[in-house]
Amino acid sequence: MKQEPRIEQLAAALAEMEEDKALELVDAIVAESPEAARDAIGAIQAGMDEVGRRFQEGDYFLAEMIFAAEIVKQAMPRLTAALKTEDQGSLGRVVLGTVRGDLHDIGKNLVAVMLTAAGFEVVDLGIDVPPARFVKAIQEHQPLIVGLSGLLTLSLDAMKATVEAIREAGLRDQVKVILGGNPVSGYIHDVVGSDGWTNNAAEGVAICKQWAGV
Ligand code: B12
Repeated sequence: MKQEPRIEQLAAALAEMEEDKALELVDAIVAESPEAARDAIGAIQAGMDEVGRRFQEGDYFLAEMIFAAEIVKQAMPRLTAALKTEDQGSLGRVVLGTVRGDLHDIGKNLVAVMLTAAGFEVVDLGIDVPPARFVKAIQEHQPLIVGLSGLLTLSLDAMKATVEAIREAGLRDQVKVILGGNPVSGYIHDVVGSDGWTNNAAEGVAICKQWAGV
């Protein structure tokens, strides 16, 4: 498994905010295969978890979180290109957004790339999306799936409010709702009343493919 050390090196380079090294590693990994590019996404998540841990412990500050996010932003086009496929949109539509009050979008953007690569058409509503915008997007785009991303503890309330708004609009039976993001759990899924949840983009894509009948 000659590639594994590189994956671990990528997570470490991100945690240490070694920009050039991290981007060189992304280039080397994505050049290998689409599977390797998917592994790179796992490494990015692990590296960012470490950044978050250091922030929580007071070793890193907001500036470090911003810088680490900038490195990932630069890696995005490389990952998108590596995962690009021909049959985009054939599995149906997914409306995706980071819920109200939450500005984190790295995980959402990565899952959007992976869903697109898997054959879904993704309608990305962006960040800080209020419940009413999700409702409007469902009416407008008639998606099969709605994906709610959230990284803050507070976002769990916004996820619940979003699912309630979808229900109140009479649209809940028309869509499957999946929750994603680091703090999401089976318990949150039960409280929010979603159809699925994950902390991992690859698993999220597998769930969505199952719902699409693949
Ligand atoms: C980078 C970062 C930031 C960046 C975000 C930049 C950006 N463009 O996203 C900046 C600097 C802006 C930021 C700001 C803040 N942050 Co911040 N941030 C992080 C950090 C370090 C990494 C997040 C990340 O990108 N992870 C990498 C991605 C790949 O992982 P992911 O999001 O979990 O996504 C994966 C899966 O979950 C899944 N997924 C994600 N979404 C979805 C959706 C669907 C539908 C599916 C299927 C799957 C899926 O796929 C992804 C790939 O596998 C986290 C730490 C952490 N462990 O999460 C803290 C963290 C989330 N932030 C935190 C905090 C406190 C803040 C601030 C309040 C700080 C402040 N004092 O201002 C603000 C809040 C701003 C706001 N209102 O949102 C806390 C939250 C604490 C809490 N419990 O609420 C954390 C946990 C850090 C910590 N340990 O204290 N942050």
